[in-house]
Amino acid sequence: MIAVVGVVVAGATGAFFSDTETSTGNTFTAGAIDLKIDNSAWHNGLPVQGSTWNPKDLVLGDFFFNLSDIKPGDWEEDTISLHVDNNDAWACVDVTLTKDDEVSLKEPEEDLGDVADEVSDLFDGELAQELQFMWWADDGDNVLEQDEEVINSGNLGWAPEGQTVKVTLADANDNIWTGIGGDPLDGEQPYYIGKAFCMGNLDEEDSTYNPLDNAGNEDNSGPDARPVDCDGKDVTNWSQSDSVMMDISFRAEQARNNPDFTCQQINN
Ligand SMILES: [Ca+2]
Ligand SMILES: [Ca+2]
Ligand SMILES: [Ca+2]
Ligand SMILES: [Ca+2]
Repeated sequence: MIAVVGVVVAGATGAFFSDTETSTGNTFTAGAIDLKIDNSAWHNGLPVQGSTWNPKDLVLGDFFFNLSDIKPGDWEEDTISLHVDNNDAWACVDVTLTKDDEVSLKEPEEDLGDVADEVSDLFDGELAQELQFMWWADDGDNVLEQDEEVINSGNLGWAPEGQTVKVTLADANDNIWTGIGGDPLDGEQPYYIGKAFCMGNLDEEDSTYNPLDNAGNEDNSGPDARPVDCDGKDVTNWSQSDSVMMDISFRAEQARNNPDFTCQQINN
């Protein structure tokens, strides 16, 4: 009986319309928020190889600034770029001044009334007061232009001793590049932050720093000539041999399904 049925089926091969649609290997793979940072640094107009690298994960010993013999009138231009690896993300930077130390007392310091280094006090120096910083949302040409937002400028008074200052790059409230709150970094493109410092006077109001026009392509537009006119003549001997150290951390966080994220909300 069974054998007979089998013969009937075989004889009918191809006699019916058929179709098959198969979906094999259905998979869920988690996306990644993998922040990579590059840096390009120029000190007094000359490239700083040790602080210049292609996009990567930062490791111990990667310094945006690592200068051991700065003097009044010295300046640096330094541009960071952030890459968030194809996924839209919020971004923040945390800055912590970890040292403003006397280190040693030189005779010219002593002549002004400065006192010997207290080893247990990491904030008994005077160099931080002489360093003027400027940070801006750059378009990648390492030059401050009139349409680019200055995130921060002035000396390190905005970073109180040992206290971490959380700066918003892009979160629910702001985006330094587009000016639009709730606009995350586009995972498809890099974002740039220009930084400059001057040991001396880098004051917006007395025009020692001059944003270029929006074209930004004048002869003196490169990081070897710009962005600051640094005036060191008012720096005194108080800061000789003193040392400043700071930690700079960048954070990226998933933007999708996380619309209310702000850089200030995370405790660290
Ligand atoms: Ca000290
Ligand atoms: Ca620019
Ligand atoms: Ca000193
Ligand atoms: Ca000193």
